[in-house]
Amino acid sequence: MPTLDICFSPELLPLFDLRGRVAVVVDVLRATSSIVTALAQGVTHMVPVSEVAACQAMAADGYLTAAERDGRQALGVDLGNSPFGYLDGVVAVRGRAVAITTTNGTRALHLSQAADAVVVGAFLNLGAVANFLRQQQKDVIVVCAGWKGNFCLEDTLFGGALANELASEFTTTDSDATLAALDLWQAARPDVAGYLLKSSHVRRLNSLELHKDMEFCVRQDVYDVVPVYQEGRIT
Ligand code: 3SL
Repeated sequence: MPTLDICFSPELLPLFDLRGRVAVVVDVLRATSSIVTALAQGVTHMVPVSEVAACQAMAADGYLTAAERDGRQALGVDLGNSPFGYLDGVVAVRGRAVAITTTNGTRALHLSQAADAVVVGAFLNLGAVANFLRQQQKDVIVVCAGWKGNFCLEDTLFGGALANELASEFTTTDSDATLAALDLWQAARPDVAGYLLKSSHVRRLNSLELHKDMEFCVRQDVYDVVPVYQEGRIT
């Protein structure tokens, strides 16, 4: 049976051999939730880049630009990092390509590239990701984007929810990380939004008046898309 392991922070990735595994990169708040929403709304592809300046420069090639630092939209770009940016109609996104940079999520994507496949996970597409992994039949590593190298609750909860979903088809008992995430998921699942109120990132988002983003990002199975990151593009 393939195994499912969880890497709690990109800083821990050097401890894992990604070859032979599918990496599920998750930044529930909010990068991967926004990417899933963007592709579900008809964005053709996204290019994750490291720096805001590199993102801004891609406007010259016809890209929409999305950039966030410390939770706020960067200056001189079309979109921030809210999934509502792809839903509210203020910027027409259907049929467009988007260059994106965020504090943690795009970094986690870049650092996961050694995996056999890199997919973008969020609660919004949890079931679709689980189905994709069932089809692949390969070992899985959930890469939590965390916050500036630190552990964070929301990405770990996603890892626990995915492990719970796949528990009868994947080995989820070999790693303490997965066991811990499963326990956290059992504690949080009756009220994920309520559970996350104590988390550092929700407190950060609330201070920016972005509570509605968190409520949206913890919804499960809203979208059926499984974005794949390959050769520099998310499609
Ligand atoms: O760190 C990131 O990649 C972002 O998702 C953080 S925020 O939710 O936009 O603040």
